[in-house]
Amino acid sequence: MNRRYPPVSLIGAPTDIGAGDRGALLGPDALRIAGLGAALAARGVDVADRGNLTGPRNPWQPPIDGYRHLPEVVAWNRAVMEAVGAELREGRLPILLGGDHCLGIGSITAVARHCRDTGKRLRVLWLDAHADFNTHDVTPSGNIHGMPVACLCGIGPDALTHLGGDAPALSPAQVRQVGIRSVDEGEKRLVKEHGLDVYDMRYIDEVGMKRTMEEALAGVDADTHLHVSFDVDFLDPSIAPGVGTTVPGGPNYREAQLVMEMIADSGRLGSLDIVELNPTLDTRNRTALLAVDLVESLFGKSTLMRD
Ligand code: 6HN
Ligand code: MN
Ligand code: MN
Ligand code: MN
Repeated sequence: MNRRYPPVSLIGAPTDIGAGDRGALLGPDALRIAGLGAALAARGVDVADRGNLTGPRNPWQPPIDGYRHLPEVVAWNRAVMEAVGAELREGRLPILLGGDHCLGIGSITAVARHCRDTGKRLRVLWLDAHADFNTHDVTPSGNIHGMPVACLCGIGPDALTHLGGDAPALSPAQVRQVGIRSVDEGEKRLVKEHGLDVYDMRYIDEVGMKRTMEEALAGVDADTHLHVSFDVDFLDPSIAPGVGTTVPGGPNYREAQLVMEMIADSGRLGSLDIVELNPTLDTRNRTALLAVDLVESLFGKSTLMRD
């Protein structure tokens, strides 16, 4: 038994309801087929697969008032919030297998509520090529997977900002974004206005991933619950092609490993989302296999025994 990690629960949310491409609904099974559960178990982690949540099918409609599929997005996020909340209350570490990134709203709303109930400080690490800070009036697409950080910070439709009752679930000061390299014009203004802490690729190029992660993790202590929201488009598309919204110039394999290893070293990982994986755009499930490899590092696997 691995004493460093609480028991883990895998929660599948097979939907692409907030995305601009179909296929992320296959993410949970692609991760299972890549061996996620077995890899964690091999690290001595007690892991239970809770199976897949259910929710509305994707009607594949154009946006209405700047939102695509808002009622369906709300339904999926409610299911995710309840499932993640239930695992946290049992002292378990939930891993949400998306599904697209709109599901971060439900997942993190549950985590934020859990932190309020237990008096923990919350830090969210948002690993992504995108800031996901759009609103219905600036979004270029209407796709709600481009809006979860804004919704969590209280900017968005009531049904999503108040998913857990009170809003906002998060303050921008609790969020650190790493790997960002695609922010839409109107979104840029909002990111600045709300003072989001963004470690973009330019910054990572200049100071290196080590210092970036030291800064992003600064202040994380024994009273902190660390939530990692891992959008696989964070990774450079040359190593992770299985995602709908690839953006060139992302972290390479070694940089991504270092990110996960440094999070593991913090010892404070409390919950995780793995989102946007789209195996229909992939070959031989290689992006899911890479995600599993990175999750192993997140759960303490390193080349040399350091502990
Ligand atoms: N993701 N900024 C673009 C949009 O449509 O809002 C892309 C968002 C991608 C979201 O990858 O989670
Ligand atoms: Mn906890
Ligand atoms: Mn994202
Ligand atoms: Mn993204």
